[in-house]
Amino acid sequence: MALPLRKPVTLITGAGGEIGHGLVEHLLEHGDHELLCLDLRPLGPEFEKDGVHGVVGNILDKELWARLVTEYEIRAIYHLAALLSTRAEYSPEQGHRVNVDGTLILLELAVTEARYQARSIPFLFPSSIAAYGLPDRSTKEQAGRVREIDYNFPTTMYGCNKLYCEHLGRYYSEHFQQLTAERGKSGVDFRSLRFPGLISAKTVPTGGTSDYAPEMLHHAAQGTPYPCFVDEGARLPFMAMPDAIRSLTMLASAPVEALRQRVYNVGSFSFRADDFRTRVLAAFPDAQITFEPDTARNGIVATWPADVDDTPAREQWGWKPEYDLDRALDEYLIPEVRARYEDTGDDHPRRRKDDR
Ligand code: AKB
Repeated sequence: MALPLRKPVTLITGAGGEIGHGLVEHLLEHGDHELLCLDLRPLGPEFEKDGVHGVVGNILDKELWARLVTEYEIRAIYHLAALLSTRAEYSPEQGHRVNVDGTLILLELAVTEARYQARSIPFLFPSSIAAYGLPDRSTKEQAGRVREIDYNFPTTMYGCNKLYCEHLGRYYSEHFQQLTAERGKSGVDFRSLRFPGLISAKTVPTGGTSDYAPEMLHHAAQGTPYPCFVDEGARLPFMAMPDAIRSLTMLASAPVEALRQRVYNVGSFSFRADDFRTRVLAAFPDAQITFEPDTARNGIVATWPADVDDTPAREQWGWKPEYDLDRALDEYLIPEVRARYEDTGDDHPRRRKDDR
């Protein structure tokens, strides 16, 4: 049998980001193809492994994609590259370019690949609780666990971008070129999760509004003072990174006939910032964690839901978190963060650019 002219790969954009690290590790062990890992910045030594093809480049660079598709046959896409909520508020136009124009370029790439290969291309897209916009804190408290169709009025550029890209993905998968004979045949199999705040023991995100939880933990483990930019009562849903990676790959492998929607909430645990501080202090008694709310960033958190209803994900593709807050802290976050700073003496958390 003739060898394929192009190497079959799974493409991961923003591979060097928070989710990218864990996803690469998981797919190297359980994936079907070698990995094409693209990031704006050089990928660390942990990516120098058999089966990983690292590329430094910008998702907006169409010339780069034209070159890559001559060498790689893209079988599936995990499009993680994004400018997160806080960063995108400082440069909303850049946020739109990266988050929306970048996603459109990747969707078009998926259409081309689907036609070359005569197969559908799974397109996994991390959306976010930033796609929600609750009008005030009392509505947020009354709303409790919101459904995907509730309060879709984002107040950040990032949230607008994520919500619009959910619709773009639905269009490409179900209504593409509907006035032509090719209507609805893009070959793009768009699947998206609205992630809560994610907490990793390995990386600390930059540029996110939910970063206060991972930042609090990583600073406590180093004994460096942490002025928390939200107030004690700020409440959001969060998820341990291993569960986030598992939810993404579970959705990717779910049979298409089981899915009745393109966008899913996935939930795990939700906490007030002061309760999380109490838990962190129990593990790191010398931690210096104060609350110094930044009105604007605190205000963004007030528009995001206290928790999410993930019934459709549970019913349609068997989602169930493996980490509640206790297990996340006791078995994953505290031991791994402690070991990380004891071993390496890292003088500050590895700060990843604001990619998902
Ligand atoms: C952010 O805070 O911007 C992200 C998110 C919740 O999507 N971590």
